Amino acid sequence: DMDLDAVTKQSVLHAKPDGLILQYGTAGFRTKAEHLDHVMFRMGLLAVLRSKQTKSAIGVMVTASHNPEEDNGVKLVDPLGEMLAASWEEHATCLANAEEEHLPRVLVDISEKAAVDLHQDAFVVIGRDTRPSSERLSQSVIDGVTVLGGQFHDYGLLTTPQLHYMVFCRNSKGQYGKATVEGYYQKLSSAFVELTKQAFCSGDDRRTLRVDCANGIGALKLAEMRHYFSQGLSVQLFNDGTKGKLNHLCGADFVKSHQKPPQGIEMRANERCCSFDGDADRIVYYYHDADGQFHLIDGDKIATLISSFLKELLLEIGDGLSLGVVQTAYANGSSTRYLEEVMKVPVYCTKTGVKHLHHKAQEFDIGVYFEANGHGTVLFSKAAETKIKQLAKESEDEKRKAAKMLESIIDLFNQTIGDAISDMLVIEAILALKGLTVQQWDALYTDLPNRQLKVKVADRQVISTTDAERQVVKPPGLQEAINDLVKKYRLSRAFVRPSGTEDIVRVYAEADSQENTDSLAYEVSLAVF
Ligand code: 16G
Ligand code: ZN
Repeated sequence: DMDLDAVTKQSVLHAKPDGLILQYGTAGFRTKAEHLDHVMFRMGLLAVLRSKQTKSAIGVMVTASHNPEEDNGVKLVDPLGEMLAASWEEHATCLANAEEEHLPRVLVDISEKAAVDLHQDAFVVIGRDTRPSSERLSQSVIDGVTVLGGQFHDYGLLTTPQLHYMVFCRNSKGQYGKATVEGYYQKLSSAFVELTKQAFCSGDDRRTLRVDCANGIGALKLAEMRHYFSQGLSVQLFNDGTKGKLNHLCGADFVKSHQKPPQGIEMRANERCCSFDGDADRIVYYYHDADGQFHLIDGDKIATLISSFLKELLLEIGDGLSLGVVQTAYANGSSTRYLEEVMKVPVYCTKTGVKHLHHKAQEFDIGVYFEANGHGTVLFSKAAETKIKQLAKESEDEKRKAAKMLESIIDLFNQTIGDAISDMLVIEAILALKGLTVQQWDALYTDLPNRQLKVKVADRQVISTTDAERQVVKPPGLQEAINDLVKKYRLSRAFVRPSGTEDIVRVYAEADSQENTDSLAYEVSLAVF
Protein backbone atom coordinates (compact mmCIF):
# COMPACT_ATOMS: atom_id res chain seq x y z
CA ASP A 1 0.00 0.00 0.00
CA MET A 2 0.97 3.63 -0.38
CA ASP A 3 2.47 5.44 2.59
CA LEU A 4 0.42 8.59 2.13
CA ASP A 5 1.78 10.26 5.26
CA ALA A 6 5.28 9.97 3.88
CA VAL A 7 4.04 11.40 0.58
CA THR A 8 2.51 14.38 2.34
CA LYS A 9 5.69 15.02 4.35
CA GLN A 10 7.95 14.80 1.30
CA SER A 11 5.60 16.81 -0.83
CA VAL A 12 6.05 19.84 1.41
CA LEU A 13 9.68 19.87 0.31
CA HIS A 14 8.48 20.03 -3.31
CA ALA A 15 5.71 22.55 -2.84
CA LYS A 16 3.47 23.64 -5.70
CA PRO A 17 3.57 27.40 -6.39
CA ASP A 18 0.17 28.95 -5.63
CA GLY A 19 -2.23 29.19 -8.53
CA LEU A 20 0.06 27.50 -11.02
CA ILE A 21 -1.83 25.30 -13.49
CA LEU A 22 0.02 23.17 -16.04
CA GLN A 23 -1.11 20.74 -18.73
CA TYR A 24 0.50 17.49 -19.78
CA GLY A 25 0.78 18.59 -23.42
CA THR A 26 2.02 17.04 -26.67
CA ALA A 27 5.44 16.44 -25.18
CA GLY A 28 4.69 16.34 -21.46
CA PHE A 29 5.01 19.30 -19.10
CA ARG A 30 7.13 22.19 -20.25
CA THR A 31 7.71 25.61 -18.71
CA LYS A 32 10.29 27.69 -16.84
CA ALA A 33 12.53 25.35 -14.85
CA GLU A 34 11.92 27.18 -11.58
CA HIS A 35 8.22 26.21 -11.70
CA LEU A 36 8.76 22.52 -12.15
CA ASP A 37 10.06 21.05 -8.90
CA HIS A 38 6.65 19.88 -7.67
CA VAL A 39 5.81 18.49 -11.11
CA MET A 40 8.98 16.39 -11.11
CA PHE A 41 8.27 14.96 -7.66
CA ARG A 42 4.71 14.15 -8.65
CA MET A 43 5.76 12.56 -11.95
CA GLY A 44 8.02 10.32 -9.90
CA LEU A 45 4.90 9.28 -7.95
CA LEU A 46 2.91 8.77 -11.13
CA ALA A 47 5.64 6.72 -12.78
CA VAL A 48 5.48 4.30 -9.84
CA LEU A 49 1.71 3.89 -10.26
CA ARG A 50 2.04 3.41 -14.02
CA SER A 51 4.81 0.89 -13.48
CA LYS A 52 2.71 -1.09 -11.00
CA GLN A 53 -0.26 -1.01 -13.34
CA THR A 54 1.65 -2.17 -16.41
CA LYS A 55 3.96 -4.48 -14.44
CA SER A 56 6.78 -2.97 -16.49
CA ALA A 57 9.59 -0.47 -16.27
CA ILE A 58 8.46 3.10 -16.98
CA GLY A 59 10.70 5.95 -18.17
CA VAL A 60 10.92 9.54 -16.99
CA MET A 61 12.84 11.98 -19.18
CA VAL A 62 13.78 15.42 -17.90
CA THR A 63 14.17 17.73 -20.90
CA ALA A 64 12.57 20.64 -22.70
CA SER A 65 13.95 19.65 -26.11
CA HIS A 66 14.43 22.74 -28.31
CA ASN A 67 13.11 25.26 -25.75
CA PRO A 68 15.46 27.90 -24.31
CA GLU A 69 17.94 26.85 -21.65
CA GLU A 70 15.90 28.41 -18.81
CA ASP A 71 12.98 26.09 -19.51
CA ASN A 72 12.67 22.48 -18.60
CA GLY A 73 10.13 19.71 -18.88
CA VAL A 74 9.29 16.11 -18.17
CA LYS A 75 7.61 13.27 -19.95
CA LEU A 76 6.80 9.68 -19.09
CA VAL A 77 7.69 6.80 -21.36
CA ASP A 78 5.43 3.75 -21.59
CA PRO A 79 6.59 0.09 -21.52
CA LEU A 80 7.32 -0.36 -25.22
CA GLY A 81 9.27 2.90 -25.30
CA GLU A 82 6.22 4.78 -26.52
CA MET A 83 4.74 8.06 -25.39
CA LEU A 84 2.49 7.85 -22.30
CA ALA A 85 -1.06 6.60 -23.01
CA ALA A 86 -3.63 9.40 -23.39
CA SER A 87 -5.72 8.36 -20.36
CA TRP A 88 -2.62 8.72 -18.17
CA GLU A 89 -1.91 12.16 -19.57
CA GLU A 90 -5.11 13.20 -17.80
CA HIS A 91 -3.95 11.58 -14.56
CA ALA A 92 -0.65 13.44 -14.95
CA THR A 93 -2.45 16.76 -15.33
CA CYS A 94 -4.67 16.09 -12.30
CA LEU A 95 -1.74 15.10 -10.14
CA ALA A 96 0.43 18.04 -11.19
CA ASN A 97 -2.31 20.56 -10.39
CA ALA A 98 -3.62 19.07 -7.13
CA GLU A 99 -3.36 21.33 -4.10
CA GLU A 100 -0.96 20.03 -1.48
CA GLU A 101 -3.67 18.78 0.88
CA HIS A 102 -5.47 16.88 -1.90
CA LEU A 103 -2.42 14.99 -3.10
CA PRO A 104 -3.14 11.74 -1.16
CA ARG A 105 -6.72 11.68 -2.38
CA VAL A 106 -5.72 12.22 -5.99
CA LEU A 107 -3.19 9.38 -5.77
CA VAL A 108 -5.87 7.05 -4.41
CA ASP A 109 -8.30 8.21 -7.11
CA ILE A 110 -5.85 7.46 -9.89
CA SER A 111 -5.00 4.06 -8.42
CA GLU A 112 -8.68 3.15 -8.28
CA LYS A 113 -9.63 4.52 -11.68
CA ALA A 114 -6.70 2.78 -13.35
CA ALA A 115 -7.04 -0.41 -11.31
CA VAL A 116 -3.44 -0.23 -10.11
CA ASP A 117 -2.33 -3.26 -8.11
CA LEU A 118 -0.52 -1.54 -5.27
CA HIS A 119 1.25 -4.73 -4.21
CA GLN A 120 3.16 -4.91 -7.47
CA ASP A 121 6.81 -3.86 -7.61
CA ALA A 122 7.65 -0.69 -9.49
CA PHE A 123 10.71 0.16 -11.56
CA VAL A 124 11.44 3.57 -13.07
CA VAL A 125 14.29 4.54 -15.40
CA ILE A 126 15.36 8.16 -15.48
CA GLY A 127 17.32 10.26 -17.94
CA ARG A 128 18.06 13.95 -18.35
CA ASP A 129 19.44 16.46 -20.81
CA THR A 130 22.29 18.93 -20.23
CA ARG A 131 20.28 21.89 -18.89
CA PRO A 132 21.73 23.34 -15.67
CA SER A 133 18.40 22.67 -13.92
CA SER A 134 18.06 19.06 -15.07
CA GLU A 135 20.18 17.38 -12.42
CA ARG A 136 18.29 18.90 -9.51
CA LEU A 137 14.93 18.25 -11.16
CA SER A 138 15.72 14.60 -11.84
CA GLN A 139 16.61 14.29 -8.15
CA SER A 140 13.06 15.44 -7.39
CA VAL A 141 11.74 12.69 -9.68
CA ILE A 142 13.79 10.20 -7.67
CA ASP A 143 12.33 11.57 -4.42
CA GLY A 144 8.86 10.87 -5.79
CA VAL A 145 9.75 7.36 -6.91
CA THR A 146 11.35 6.35 -3.62
CA VAL A 147 8.68 7.75 -1.32
CA LEU A 148 6.22 5.31 -2.94
CA GLY A 149 8.71 2.48 -2.59
CA GLY A 150 9.66 2.27 -6.26
CA GLN A 151 13.02 1.02 -7.48
CA PHE A 152 14.85 3.10 -10.04
CA HIS A 153 17.84 3.34 -12.30
CA ASP A 154 19.17 6.82 -12.99
CA TYR A 155 21.02 6.86 -16.32
CA GLY A 156 22.03 10.47 -15.81
CA LEU A 157 22.72 12.27 -19.09
CA LEU A 158 20.90 10.69 -22.04
CA THR A 159 19.31 11.80 -25.28
CA THR A 160 15.52 11.45 -25.19
CA PRO A 161 15.56 8.58 -27.73
CA GLN A 162 18.20 6.75 -25.68
CA LEU A 163 15.87 6.81 -22.67
CA HIS A 164 13.03 5.43 -24.82
CA TYR A 165 15.41 2.72 -26.02
CA MET A 166 16.40 1.78 -22.45
CA VAL A 167 12.76 1.39 -21.41
CA PHE A 168 11.97 -0.89 -24.34
CA CYS A 169 15.13 -2.97 -23.82
CA ARG A 170 14.28 -3.55 -20.18
CA ASN A 171 10.72 -4.61 -20.95
CA SER A 172 11.57 -6.86 -23.88
CA LYS A 173 13.95 -8.98 -21.82
CA GLY A 174 16.96 -8.30 -23.99
CA GLN A 175 15.11 -8.97 -27.27
CA TYR A 176 15.49 -5.39 -28.45
CA GLY A 177 19.02 -4.80 -27.19
CA LYS A 178 21.11 -4.26 -24.07
CA ALA A 179 19.75 -1.57 -21.76
CA THR A 180 23.04 0.30 -21.50
CA VAL A 181 24.52 3.27 -23.33
CA GLU A 182 27.24 0.94 -24.57
CA GLY A 183 24.56 -1.48 -25.80
CA TYR A 184 22.89 1.33 -27.72
CA TYR A 185 26.17 2.38 -29.36
CA GLN A 186 27.01 -1.17 -30.29
CA LYS A 187 23.61 -2.08 -31.68
CA LEU A 188 23.39 0.96 -33.95
CA SER A 189 27.03 1.03 -34.97
CA SER A 190 27.24 -2.61 -35.94
CA ALA A 191 24.04 -2.28 -37.99
CA PHE A 192 25.55 0.76 -39.72
CA VAL A 193 28.86 -0.97 -40.44
CA GLU A 194 27.06 -4.07 -41.71
CA LEU A 195 24.72 -2.05 -43.93
CA THR A 196 27.43 0.09 -45.49
CA LYS A 197 29.93 -2.72 -46.12
CA GLN A 198 29.19 -2.80 -49.83
CA ALA A 199 29.44 0.95 -50.18
CA PHE A 200 32.95 1.17 -48.76
CA CYS A 201 34.61 -1.86 -50.30
CA SER A 202 36.43 0.24 -52.91
CA GLY A 203 39.32 1.78 -50.98
CA ASP A 204 39.07 4.47 -48.36
CA ASP A 205 35.75 6.17 -48.97
CA ARG A 206 35.28 7.54 -45.50
CA ARG A 207 32.73 10.31 -45.57
CA THR A 208 32.63 13.45 -43.49
CA LEU A 209 29.52 15.04 -42.03
CA ARG A 210 29.30 18.28 -40.09
CA VAL A 211 26.91 18.13 -37.15
CA ASP A 212 25.46 21.09 -35.25
CA CYS A 213 24.63 19.61 -31.84
CA ALA A 214 22.55 22.59 -30.59
CA ASN A 215 24.97 22.84 -27.63
CA GLY A 216 23.08 19.91 -26.16
CA ILE A 217 23.24 16.27 -25.12
CA GLY A 218 23.70 15.08 -28.72
CA ALA A 219 27.27 16.40 -28.67
CA LEU A 220 28.25 14.34 -25.63
CA LYS A 221 26.71 11.16 -26.92
CA LEU A 222 28.01 11.53 -30.47
CA ALA A 223 31.50 12.25 -29.17
CA GLU A 224 31.39 8.96 -27.27
CA MET A 225 29.79 7.01 -30.07
CA ARG A 226 31.72 8.12 -33.14
CA HIS A 227 34.63 5.77 -32.49
CA TYR A 228 32.27 2.84 -32.98
CA PHE A 229 31.49 3.71 -36.61
CA SER A 230 34.57 5.69 -37.54
CA GLN A 231 35.56 3.31 -40.38
CA GLY A 232 32.48 4.37 -42.32
CA LEU A 233 31.75 7.90 -41.28
CA SER A 234 33.64 10.78 -39.74
CA VAL A 235 31.51 13.32 -37.90
CA GLN A 236 32.75 16.78 -37.12
CA LEU A 237 30.95 18.30 -34.14
CA PHE A 238 29.93 21.95 -33.88
CA ASN A 239 28.01 23.69 -31.10
CA ASP A 240 29.14 20.99 -28.73
CA GLY A 241 28.17 22.95 -25.63
CA THR A 242 31.67 24.04 -24.67
CA LYS A 243 31.08 27.65 -25.75
CA GLY A 244 27.52 28.45 -26.80
CA LYS A 245 24.17 28.28 -25.05
CA LEU A 246 21.72 25.41 -25.53
CA ASN A 247 19.49 25.88 -28.61
CA HIS A 248 20.55 29.51 -28.93
CA LEU A 249 20.73 30.47 -32.62
CA CYS A 250 21.39 26.83 -33.46
CA GLY A 251 19.84 23.39 -33.55
CA ALA A 252 17.25 21.70 -35.76
CA ASP A 253 14.31 23.82 -34.64
CA PHE A 254 16.17 27.07 -35.29
CA VAL A 255 17.34 25.94 -38.74
CA LYS A 256 13.90 24.67 -39.77
CA SER A 257 11.91 27.64 -38.55
CA HIS A 258 14.31 30.37 -39.71
CA GLN A 259 15.31 28.46 -42.85
CA LYS A 260 18.91 29.50 -42.37
CA PRO A 261 22.13 27.91 -41.09
CA PRO A 262 22.90 27.87 -37.37
CA GLN A 263 25.59 30.06 -35.91
CA GLY A 264 28.81 28.33 -34.99
CA ILE A 265 29.12 25.90 -37.90
CA GLU A 266 31.69 26.18 -40.68
CA MET A 267 29.98 25.33 -43.94
CA ARG A 268 31.69 24.60 -47.25
CA ALA A 269 29.92 24.81 -50.59
CA ASN A 270 27.98 21.66 -51.44
CA GLU A 271 28.99 19.78 -48.30
CA ARG A 272 26.45 18.05 -46.10
CA CYS A 273 25.61 19.50 -42.70
CA CYS A 274 22.95 18.49 -40.21
CA SER A 275 21.49 19.88 -36.99
CA PHE A 276 20.14 18.01 -33.95
CA ASP A 277 17.76 19.62 -31.50
CA GLY A 278 18.49 20.02 -27.77
CA ASP A 279 17.56 16.45 -26.79
CA ALA A 280 18.60 14.82 -30.08
CA ASP A 281 15.23 13.51 -31.23
CA ARG A 282 15.09 15.69 -34.36
CA ILE A 283 17.42 16.12 -37.30
CA VAL A 284 17.45 18.29 -40.43
CA TYR A 285 20.09 18.43 -43.18
CA TYR A 286 21.24 21.40 -45.27
CA TYR A 287 24.03 22.77 -47.41
CA HIS A 288 24.83 25.89 -49.33
CA ASP A 289 25.62 25.82 -53.01
CA ALA A 290 28.47 27.50 -54.90
CA ASP A 291 26.46 30.74 -55.05
CA GLY A 292 26.08 30.71 -51.28
CA GLN A 293 22.39 29.89 -51.46
CA PHE A 294 21.06 27.93 -48.49
CA HIS A 295 19.16 24.66 -49.09
CA LEU A 296 17.18 23.02 -46.30
CA ILE A 297 16.46 19.29 -46.38
CA ASP A 298 13.71 18.79 -43.83
CA GLY A 299 11.87 15.82 -42.36
CA ASP A 300 9.73 15.46 -45.49
CA LYS A 301 12.74 15.01 -47.73
CA ILE A 302 14.31 12.65 -45.20
CA ALA A 303 11.11 10.56 -45.28
CA THR A 304 11.22 10.57 -49.08
CA LEU A 305 14.84 9.38 -49.26
CA ILE A 306 14.19 6.62 -46.75
CA SER A 307 10.92 5.50 -48.33
CA SER A 308 12.37 5.27 -51.81
CA PHE A 309 15.28 3.19 -50.53
CA LEU A 310 12.95 0.88 -48.60
CA LYS A 311 10.63 0.57 -51.57
CA GLU A 312 13.49 -0.57 -53.81
CA LEU A 313 14.52 -3.22 -51.31
CA LEU A 314 10.92 -4.38 -50.95
CA LEU A 315 10.65 -4.78 -54.73
CA GLU A 316 13.82 -6.89 -54.66
CA ILE A 317 12.48 -9.26 -52.03
CA GLY A 318 9.08 -9.22 -53.76
CA ASP A 319 7.13 -10.30 -50.76
CA GLY A 320 4.15 -8.01 -50.83
CA LEU A 321 5.00 -6.27 -47.56
CA SER A 322 3.04 -3.02 -47.26
CA LEU A 323 4.82 0.34 -47.00
CA GLY A 324 3.05 3.50 -45.82
CA VAL A 325 4.21 7.04 -45.08
CA VAL A 326 2.68 9.15 -42.32
CA GLN A 327 2.93 12.94 -42.30
CA THR A 328 1.20 15.90 -40.65
CA ALA A 329 -0.46 18.95 -42.18
CA TYR A 330 2.94 20.68 -42.04
CA ALA A 331 4.36 18.35 -44.69
CA ASN A 332 5.32 20.35 -47.74
CA GLY A 333 2.74 19.83 -50.51
CA SER A 334 5.51 18.89 -52.94
CA SER A 335 6.62 16.02 -50.73
CA THR A 336 3.13 14.56 -50.49
CA ARG A 337 2.67 14.87 -54.24
CA TYR A 338 6.05 13.24 -54.94
CA LEU A 339 5.39 10.33 -52.60
CA GLU A 340 1.90 9.68 -53.94
CA GLU A 341 2.28 10.43 -57.63
CA VAL A 342 5.90 9.62 -58.47
CA MET A 343 6.72 6.95 -55.91
CA LYS A 344 3.18 5.56 -55.71
CA VAL A 345 3.40 5.16 -51.94
CA PRO A 346 0.27 5.62 -49.82
CA VAL A 347 0.49 8.73 -47.63
CA TYR A 348 -1.55 9.44 -44.50
CA CYS A 349 -1.95 12.63 -42.50
CA THR A 350 -2.37 12.72 -38.72
CA LYS A 351 -2.51 15.40 -36.06
CA THR A 352 0.77 16.98 -34.94
CA GLY A 353 2.70 15.14 -32.23
CA VAL A 354 4.74 11.98 -32.30
CA LYS A 355 2.17 9.72 -30.67
CA HIS A 356 -0.34 10.30 -33.47
CA LEU A 357 2.14 9.56 -36.24
CA HIS A 358 3.59 6.60 -34.39
CA HIS A 359 0.23 4.91 -33.93
CA LYS A 360 -0.74 5.36 -37.55
CA ALA A 361 2.62 3.99 -38.72
CA GLN A 362 2.01 0.82 -36.70
CA GLU A 363 -0.76 -0.11 -39.15
CA PHE A 364 1.70 -1.08 -41.89
CA ASP A 365 4.26 -3.83 -42.31
CA ILE A 366 6.70 -0.97 -42.71
CA GLY A 367 5.51 2.46 -41.54
CA VAL A 368 7.64 5.52 -42.22
CA TYR A 369 6.72 8.60 -40.22
CA PHE A 370 8.29 12.02 -40.18
CA GLU A 371 7.22 15.48 -39.14
CA ALA A 372 8.52 18.28 -41.35
CA ASN A 373 10.49 19.51 -38.33
CA GLY A 374 12.74 16.44 -38.55
CA HIS A 375 11.22 14.13 -35.98
CA GLY A 376 10.62 10.63 -37.29
CA THR A 377 11.53 6.98 -37.62
CA VAL A 378 10.47 3.75 -39.31
CA LEU A 379 8.48 0.97 -37.67
CA PHE A 380 8.58 -2.68 -38.74
CA SER A 381 5.77 -5.03 -37.76
CA LYS A 382 6.65 -8.29 -36.05
CA ALA A 383 5.44 -10.15 -39.16
CA ALA A 384 7.64 -8.05 -41.46
CA GLU A 385 10.65 -8.61 -39.25
CA THR A 386 10.13 -12.37 -39.19
CA LYS A 387 9.69 -12.50 -42.96
CA ILE A 388 12.80 -10.40 -43.59
CA LYS A 389 14.94 -12.48 -41.22
CA GLN A 390 13.78 -15.65 -42.92
CA LEU A 391 14.54 -14.33 -46.43
CA ALA A 392 17.97 -13.15 -45.27
CA LYS A 393 18.75 -16.76 -44.37
CA GLU A 394 17.01 -18.74 -47.05
CA SER A 395 16.80 -16.85 -50.32
CA GLU A 396 19.62 -16.34 -52.80
CA ASP A 397 21.67 -13.64 -54.50
CA GLU A 398 19.95 -10.29 -55.01
CA LYS A 399 16.93 -11.20 -52.97
CA ARG A 400 19.09 -12.32 -50.09
CA LYS A 401 21.22 -9.20 -50.32
CA ALA A 402 18.14 -6.97 -50.13
CA ALA A 403 16.76 -8.93 -47.20
CA LYS A 404 20.06 -8.64 -45.36
CA MET A 405 20.09 -4.91 -45.89
CA LEU A 406 16.56 -4.65 -44.52
CA GLU A 407 17.66 -6.72 -41.55
CA SER A 408 20.40 -4.21 -40.76
CA ILE A 409 18.02 -1.30 -41.27
CA ILE A 410 15.62 -2.74 -38.72
CA ASP A 411 18.43 -2.64 -36.17
CA LEU A 412 19.65 0.78 -37.23
CA PHE A 413 16.32 2.53 -36.66
CA ASN A 414 15.26 3.37 -33.14
CA GLN A 415 11.78 1.91 -33.31
CA THR A 416 10.56 3.54 -30.14
CA ILE A 417 10.74 7.18 -31.26
CA GLY A 418 12.48 9.55 -33.69
CA ASP A 419 16.21 9.59 -32.96
CA ALA A 420 18.64 12.08 -34.51
CA ILE A 421 21.68 9.81 -34.14
CA SER A 422 19.93 6.78 -35.59
CA ASP A 423 18.32 8.76 -38.41
CA MET A 424 21.68 10.34 -39.24
CA LEU A 425 23.29 6.93 -39.61
CA VAL A 426 20.41 5.66 -41.77
CA ILE A 427 20.65 8.69 -44.04
CA GLU A 428 24.43 8.49 -44.33
CA ALA A 429 24.19 4.78 -45.16
CA ILE A 430 21.60 5.35 -47.87
CA LEU A 431 23.54 8.23 -49.46
CA ALA A 432 26.70 6.11 -49.47
CA LEU A 433 25.00 3.01 -50.87
CA LYS A 434 23.16 4.95 -53.58
CA GLY A 435 26.19 7.13 -54.33
CA LEU A 436 23.99 10.21 -53.92
CA THR A 437 25.32 13.70 -53.29
CA VAL A 438 23.37 16.05 -51.07
CA GLN A 439 22.37 18.07 -54.16
CA GLN A 440 20.98 14.99 -55.89
CA TRP A 441 19.00 14.16 -52.79
CA ASP A 442 17.71 17.72 -52.56
CA ALA A 443 16.69 17.62 -56.23
CA LEU A 444 14.15 14.82 -55.71
CA TYR A 445 11.52 17.56 -55.67
CA THR A 446 11.33 21.30 -55.07
CA ASP A 447 9.67 22.48 -51.88
CA LEU A 448 6.75 24.85 -52.27
CA PRO A 449 7.47 28.18 -50.59
CA ASN A 450 5.97 28.07 -47.09
CA ARG A 451 5.57 30.31 -44.09
CA GLN A 452 4.68 29.76 -40.45
CA LEU A 453 3.41 32.57 -38.21
CA LYS A 454 2.49 32.69 -34.54
CA VAL A 455 -0.60 34.60 -33.46
CA LYS A 456 -1.20 35.64 -29.86
CA VAL A 457 -4.86 35.36 -28.90
CA ALA A 458 -6.73 35.73 -25.61
CA ASP A 459 -7.67 32.05 -25.53
CA ARG A 460 -6.21 29.69 -28.09
CA GLN A 461 -8.66 26.95 -27.14
CA VAL A 462 -11.51 28.80 -28.89
CA ILE A 463 -10.08 27.30 -32.08
CA SER A 464 -10.85 23.66 -32.62
CA THR A 465 -9.96 21.64 -35.69
CA THR A 466 -10.77 18.43 -37.52
CA ASP A 467 -9.40 16.42 -40.47
CA ALA A 468 -5.90 16.09 -38.94
CA GLU A 469 -5.91 19.80 -38.07
CA ARG A 470 -6.44 20.89 -41.67
CA GLN A 471 -9.96 22.28 -41.13
CA VAL A 472 -11.30 24.63 -38.47
CA VAL A 473 -14.66 23.74 -36.91
CA LYS A 474 -14.76 26.55 -34.36
CA PRO A 475 -15.14 29.52 -34.26
CA PRO A 476 -17.81 29.51 -36.98
CA GLY A 477 -16.90 31.32 -40.17
CA LEU A 478 -13.13 31.07 -39.78
CA GLN A 479 -12.71 28.12 -42.15
CA GLU A 480 -14.81 29.88 -44.81
CA ALA A 481 -12.61 32.96 -44.43
CA ILE A 482 -9.47 30.84 -44.86
CA ASN A 483 -10.96 29.13 -47.92
CA ASP A 484 -11.63 32.49 -49.55
CA LEU A 485 -8.07 33.67 -48.91
CA VAL A 486 -6.53 30.44 -50.21
CA LYS A 487 -8.55 30.78 -53.45
CA LYS A 488 -6.74 34.01 -54.29
CA TYR A 489 -3.40 32.22 -54.84
CA ARG A 490 -1.99 29.40 -56.99
CA LEU A 491 -0.80 26.06 -55.53
CA SER A 492 -1.99 27.40 -52.22
CA ARG A 493 -2.94 25.83 -48.93
CA ALA A 494 -3.31 27.21 -45.41
CA PHE A 495 -4.43 26.06 -41.99
CA VAL A 496 -4.46 27.25 -38.39
CA ARG A 497 -4.24 25.25 -35.16
CA PRO A 498 -3.72 25.98 -31.48
CA SER A 499 -0.17 25.07 -30.45
CA GLY A 500 0.20 22.17 -28.04
CA THR A 501 3.40 23.57 -26.54
CA GLU A 502 3.04 27.37 -26.49
CA ASP A 503 0.24 29.78 -25.68
CA ILE A 504 -0.30 30.77 -29.32
CA VAL A 505 -2.13 29.84 -32.51
CA ARG A 506 0.03 28.67 -35.41
CA VAL A 507 -0.64 29.68 -39.00
CA TYR A 508 0.78 27.73 -41.93
CA ALA A 509 0.63 28.74 -45.60
CA GLU A 510 2.01 27.51 -48.90
CA ALA A 511 1.74 29.05 -52.36
CA ASP A 512 3.53 29.39 -55.69
CA SER A 513 5.98 32.13 -54.63
CA GLN A 514 7.47 33.25 -51.33
CA GLU A 515 5.84 36.64 -51.72
CA ASN A 516 2.39 35.14 -52.22
CA THR A 517 2.98 32.69 -49.38
CA ASP A 518 3.89 35.50 -47.02
CA SER A 519 0.79 37.51 -47.98
CA LEU A 520 -1.44 34.47 -47.57
CA ALA A 521 0.00 33.65 -44.14
CA TYR A 522 -0.42 37.26 -43.05
CA GLU A 523 -4.01 37.49 -44.29
CA VAL A 524 -4.91 34.23 -42.55
CA SER A 525 -3.37 35.47 -39.31
CA LEU A 526 -5.60 38.56 -39.49
CA ALA A 527 -8.64 36.32 -39.93
CA VAL A 528 -7.73 34.48 -36.70
CA PHE A 529 -8.17 37.57 -34.50
C1 16G B 1 6.16 18.53 -29.60
C2 16G B 1 6.07 17.21 -30.30
C3 16G B 1 6.42 17.37 -31.76
C4 16G B 1 5.52 18.40 -32.38
C5 16G B 1 5.55 19.69 -31.60
C6 16G B 1 4.46 20.62 -32.09
C7 16G B 1 6.56 15.04 -29.37
C8 16G B 1 7.60 14.18 -28.71
N1 16G B 1 6.98 16.25 -29.70
O1 16G B 1 7.46 19.01 -29.59
O2 16G B 1 6.23 16.14 -32.39
O3 16G B 1 5.90 18.67 -33.70
O4 16G B 1 5.29 19.42 -30.23
O5 16G B 1 4.42 21.75 -31.30
O6 16G B 1 5.43 14.64 -29.57
P1 16G B 1 3.20 22.75 -31.41
O7 16G B 1 1.96 22.02 -30.97
O8 16G B 1 3.59 23.89 -30.53
O9 16G B 1 3.11 23.18 -32.85
ZN1 ZN C 1 13.43 17.25 -29.15
